[in-house]
Amino acid sequence: MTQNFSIDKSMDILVPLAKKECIETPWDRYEKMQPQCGFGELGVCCRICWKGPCRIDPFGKGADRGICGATAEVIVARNLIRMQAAGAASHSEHGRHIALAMEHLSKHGLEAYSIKDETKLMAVASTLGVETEGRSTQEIAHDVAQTSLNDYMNQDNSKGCSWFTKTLPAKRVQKLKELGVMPHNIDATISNIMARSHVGCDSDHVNLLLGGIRGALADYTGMVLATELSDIMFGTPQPVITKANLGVLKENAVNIALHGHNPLLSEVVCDMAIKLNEEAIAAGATEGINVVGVCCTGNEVMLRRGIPLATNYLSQDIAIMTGAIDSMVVDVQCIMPSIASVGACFHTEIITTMPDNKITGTRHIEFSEEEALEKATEIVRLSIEAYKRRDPERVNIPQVKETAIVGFSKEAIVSALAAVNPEEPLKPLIDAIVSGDIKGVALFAGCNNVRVKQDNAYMTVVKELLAQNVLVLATGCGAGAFAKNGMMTQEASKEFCGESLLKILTLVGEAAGLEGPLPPVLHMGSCVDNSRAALVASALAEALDVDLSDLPIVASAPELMSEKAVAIGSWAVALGFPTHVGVMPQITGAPGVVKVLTEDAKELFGGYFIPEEAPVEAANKLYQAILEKRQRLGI
Ligand code: XCC
Repeated sequence: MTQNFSIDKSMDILVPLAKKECIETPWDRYEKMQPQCGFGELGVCCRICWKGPCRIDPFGKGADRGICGATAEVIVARNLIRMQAAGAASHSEHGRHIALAMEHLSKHGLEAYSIKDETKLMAVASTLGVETEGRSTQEIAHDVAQTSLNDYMNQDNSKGCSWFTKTLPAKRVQKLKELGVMPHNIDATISNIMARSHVGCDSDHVNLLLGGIRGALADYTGMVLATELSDIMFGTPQPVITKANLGVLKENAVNIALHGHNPLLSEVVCDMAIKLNEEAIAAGATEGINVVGVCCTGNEVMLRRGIPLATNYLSQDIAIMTGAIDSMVVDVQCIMPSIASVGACFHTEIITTMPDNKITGTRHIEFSEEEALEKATEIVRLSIEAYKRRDPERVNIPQVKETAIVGFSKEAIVSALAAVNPEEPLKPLIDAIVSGDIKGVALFAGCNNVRVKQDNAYMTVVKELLAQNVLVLATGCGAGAFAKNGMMTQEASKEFCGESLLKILTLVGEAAGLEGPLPPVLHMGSCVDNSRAALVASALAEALDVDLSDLPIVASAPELMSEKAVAIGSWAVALGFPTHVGVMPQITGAPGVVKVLTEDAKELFGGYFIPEEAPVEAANKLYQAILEKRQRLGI
């Protein structure tokens, strides 16, 4: 019955159960929403002032302008760049939170935290130009945090953000500077978008869209600093073998699901879960405490600790239907408020933790870095209490789980390649791309969206590209989809990769001691970790002395839905990557905007959007884009 909604086998068990118990699923709510507003779908509805709402008649018979005179192009562009601003704000708030925690740690110390990866700290300090000679770890960490925070404070707009100018190839930075889209200050860039899209301001759709691109590049800046500082504080991911899908829940354990994005709290909950394991056993949970992940907090702890991933975005509330989740601990972003009502039907404690992310009807335990240990202890103990209230009759854990080899940070990829060529680690990859053994690289990112069958587009597009010998990287809920559906195993490489790709994955995997190929999809982490892929691409571009846009690299977000995904897709385009979106963006009511993003962008940036809802067709278009880049490079 769920075959129209999802290819996740767990859903075949839990969705009918939800029906039986009259618990609403996202798909029920989607159905009730039909028909969805056509003006909204086209992006031509304007609500930014109280003369409105205004809407443009797409058939050309009614209003062709808003009351203020704004055209469809202006309305659509304003709506779009506000999405980019919200996406950039989300990632950058996350980055700010980590940078502030690191600054605090370096100045005053924080009981729950330390600098776990000093090597990475040194590498980051050298990238940012922070002096290391004869200085303590604390002093260096302090200056790295300060330099990061300065990317939110710099007022000189001729000077780009440090994380932007120092992590991207000089050629690309120069190009983006010349186009007037280099961010100098993350906060100011986001604020500028809100200001220029206020009623009666920027009314030129091309100018608006360029403002949005600058916002998207501020999004990149916030993401890269969030990722890199998290690695310093919590460790840089290395390959680890774990499991994914709801079968990772354990009947005889206290199951704590960590959900959201920010590792600051979840890392400490993982530590406390180990410490308090005996308390769970004493409470009757013979297997102790079992921490699992959901969405990107799940990806963070999966990559760094091998914590199994329970599920991705679209099935987060349905996961509670297993009756085996004792607490769902959430921080920020992508948390459906519906978890409150589903949680209320079970014994599950839904715990919000961030002051600016509360959900009515749930318990709030406010997290702070200073009190992290106490708060995490409270959370774990509440979970144990909830376990005692669990009704065994209502436990229904789908026995669905797949092995997943994850943890492919840039450093992990480089060290795997170094096993083949220690002097020039990138050379085996470059040689394979030049020879055509690897045709190109595709980064899969983004969410689930109820408008398309859950995980299906990811799986379809990826299989097509793997067969064409395209190397695949993945992040976010896309990576979750691949992990749940068995695309992170060595067997999957043998089953789905083209011959020459399999040869390279095997060469690297065996040299790295995996006794077989690397998995066909390399899990790079959470949404903010898309920056890892940009860093790999930058390293390749620099090694070849070309611009990012010259490389045969594409991006794909087959099931995107969030504003963050819009921002990520937009910086991927600005960096020069043809970028597929598998859900029709809300811009089609403005042909001029569509043209800028799908055609003119190619001239400006080298990257452009490829909207395509049919997965096989999308894979073809991505492959053609790769071939076109190869041809231009003369390889
Ligand atoms: Fe959210 Fe990162 Fe999308 Fe998943 S992928 S639904 S943004 S959790 Ni970024």
